[in-house]
Amino acid sequence: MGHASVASNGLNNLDSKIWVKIHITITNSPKKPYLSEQLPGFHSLIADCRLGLSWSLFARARSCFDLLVLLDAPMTEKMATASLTKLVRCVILDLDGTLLNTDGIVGNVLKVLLSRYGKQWDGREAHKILGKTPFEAAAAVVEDYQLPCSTIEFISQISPLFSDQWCNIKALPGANRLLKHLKNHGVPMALASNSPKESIEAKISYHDGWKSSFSVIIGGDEVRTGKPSPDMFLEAAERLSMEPSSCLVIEDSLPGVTAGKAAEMQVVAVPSLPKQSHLYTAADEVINSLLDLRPEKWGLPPFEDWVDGTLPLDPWYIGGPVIKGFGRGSKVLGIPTANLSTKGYSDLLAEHPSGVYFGWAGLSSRGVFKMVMSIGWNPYFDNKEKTIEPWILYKFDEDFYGEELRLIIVGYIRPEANFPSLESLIAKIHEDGEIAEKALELPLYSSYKNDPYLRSS
Ligand code: ADP
Ligand code: RBF
Ligand code: MG
Repeated sequence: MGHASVASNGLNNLDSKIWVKIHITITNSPKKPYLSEQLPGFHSLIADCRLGLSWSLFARARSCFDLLVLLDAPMTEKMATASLTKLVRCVILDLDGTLLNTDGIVGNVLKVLLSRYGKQWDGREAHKILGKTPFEAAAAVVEDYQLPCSTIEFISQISPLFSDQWCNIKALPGANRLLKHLKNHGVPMALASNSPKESIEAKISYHDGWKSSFSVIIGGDEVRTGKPSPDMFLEAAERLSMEPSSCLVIEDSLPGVTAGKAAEMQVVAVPSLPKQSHLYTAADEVINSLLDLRPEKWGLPPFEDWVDGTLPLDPWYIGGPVIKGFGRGSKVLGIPTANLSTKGYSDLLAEHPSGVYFGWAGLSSRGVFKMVMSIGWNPYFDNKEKTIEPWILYKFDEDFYGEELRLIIVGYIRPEANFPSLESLIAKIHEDGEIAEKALELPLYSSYKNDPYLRSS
């Protein structure tokens, strides 16, 4: 193995979360000095150099940065491990908004209850109750809507409405996959939620195999103070017989992230409300959905279900006439996207994380084609609405606005991202196209090509 020398101009920033510029020279390829602007870049660099280090080592290094700087000696894997790592050994998960799609249910229940008081629930207030204890959430609603009742009365009215809905709460995309994966690899898991233990047990009882996945389940009623206090996570670590530093917390809410960091644990945030990731600077990593979790970054076994850069999904079906989009697909990017109306698909859109997907496209009079698409807010353009943008991987001589387009989405490629330049966005979309083009030849995906849904218009 080679030498690595690491220099930094940001040594005094140990406590702040700003990116530190690092200059790394790997001496076994001396002509190639690397400059890493961002830590993830450093990760890929290390991976490229086959030094056997992973991102998780580096995530640790953020809190003991000085060690890295001292690494001016032959960097053997052993030494790097000894100096930099204390990888996680268990996972503590939040429930509502992280594993379960509780948000829709909360909205529906509040709508019903507020209407009894002649008030209308405004979904935009959702962030005010996210991650709070039931009492705090109820108090916030009573105050915001100036309801003529006490918080306790409000809770007694709302509790039965919630219990009636628990059977309808769906698992979030990637939740079942994650639990199965960690369970199969014997990674201990705890569930730590601000809800009372009884509600947690009731909610998870509708999901096969969940209860037995957790060695520990802690409710808000079992500790003195709920999140953002670290109590619950510290108690979970204790019951798992783990050091806090060996725990990875997965959380969707800000109070949860605060609690995890206060417990001195590694925290991955999966914000459940869109366009909020900038608020989660305290987290060690922010991901868009559980589909994007890379357990190996934290020293846990990697998922084994990715196939040639794609993640197979239970297929979903969407169709309608092609509508006008923002008019920039072909003009600005040279990549036309045959937009579909999102009307009638609000549930489906809410259910699926934004990101880049692929599958098959059927056009009524033209046939069936490979397709790659983005769903979301197009961070580069910062759209106000979540749009569906399918790029059909075929060169047509004309537009086909108004024609019926049927899509079967069979797999996932990556989260939507922002890019430093238009060129880099375009290059990435072409790369997505190549990945989709190739993957759709696999029997796993190609079988859907003959699905009658694509031709039934
Ligand atoms: P808009 O913003 O209106 O969607 P675009 O510049 O994205 O405009 O172009 C999309 C239109 O181009 C589609 O609605 C369709 O009529 C046409 N088109 C031509 N070739 C393709 C293709 N390969 N994939 C998607 N749309 C295409
Ligand atoms: N827009 C983004 O801002 N970020 C992305 O990561 C992104 N990925 C895309 C991937 C594919 C396969 C396609 C077809 C489009 C993607 N776009 C992305 C959307 C692009 O910005 C959009 O098609 C244009 O804005 C046209 O409206
Ligand atoms: Mg378009």
